[in-house]
Amino acid sequence: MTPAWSPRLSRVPFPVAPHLPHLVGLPDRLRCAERTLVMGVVNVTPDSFSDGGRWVEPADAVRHGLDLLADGADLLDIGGESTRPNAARVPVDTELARVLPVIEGLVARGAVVSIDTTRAFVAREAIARGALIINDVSGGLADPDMHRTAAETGAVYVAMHWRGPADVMDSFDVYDDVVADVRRELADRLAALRAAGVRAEQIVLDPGLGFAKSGLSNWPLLAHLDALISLGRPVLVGASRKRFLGQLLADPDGRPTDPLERDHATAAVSALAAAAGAWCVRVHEVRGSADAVRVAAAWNAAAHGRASGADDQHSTKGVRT
Ligand code: PMM
Repeated sequence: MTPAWSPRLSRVPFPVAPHLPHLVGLPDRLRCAERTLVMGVVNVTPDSFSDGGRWVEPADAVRHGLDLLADGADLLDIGGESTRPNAARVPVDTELARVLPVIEGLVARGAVVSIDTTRAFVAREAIARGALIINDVSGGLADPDMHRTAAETGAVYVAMHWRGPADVMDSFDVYDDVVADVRRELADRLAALRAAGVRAEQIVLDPGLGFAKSGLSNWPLLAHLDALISLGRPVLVGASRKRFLGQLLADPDGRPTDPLERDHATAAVSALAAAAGAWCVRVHEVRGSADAVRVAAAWNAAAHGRASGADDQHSTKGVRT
């Protein structure tokens, strides 16, 4: 089937982040992208904190995914279980029924799909239907089978920093030094993945913004992304619409802004994270971040005395055919 969007073939003749290590299993246009990638979020859940209930019907979720591609998403992250604070777990059959038809529908239209799950069985079923990335917010801590699944499927595996499930995670926001502690705990995840037979080239790391991190714990992680990048793997940043942005933008009475009012701040984080060398940003509203990562690429290019990357900024936005 014809892809649902025009591939964004970068013509910038240099790497934006030359230190970014190689990742296996993704199409060349993503593996070789010379800018930060944009992952659009498709939450097929009734209760996610910013978009819960909006795309619970598979056809609506597929349409939303295609809209995100048209806005410039490089990848789509499909989730069937909310990870918002205090969320309860859903049965595995419910999670499968939510995500599998959406994955099938989007893969059939040429999308590069990631499955957002902490369950190895769900990950396997998603990969069998064409997903290329396992996005595990628990880094393998929620399911003892997950690392073996990553090893056996050979899929790209995102290991996010996590200290416990959504209903209790806020109580784990205790750090001596949040950057050093998160770096060490991610290094442990990396070692556990390698010991389970996962190739280094499959692994992406993620600071887990908002997970066991209240407002103030998130900013040092963003400001010191280099500490995580120095672990030698690509880094994914998921700041989109999170509580710490709502707190930053609170009204004079201290009330956090509504999640849907946090997209400009999200795009600002995308620009700064991209300039700092993030591999990918995970966002609900794609257009602002798709522009932001191109600004960062042009900015970094100029800083290195090279061409501006204007072609990539203007000619390759996703256009649905
Ligand atoms: N955040 C959420 C869900 N999945 N995955 C990764 N890798 N990183 C994140 O920061 C992350 C994630 C929570 O946000 P949502 O409920 O709006 O999807």
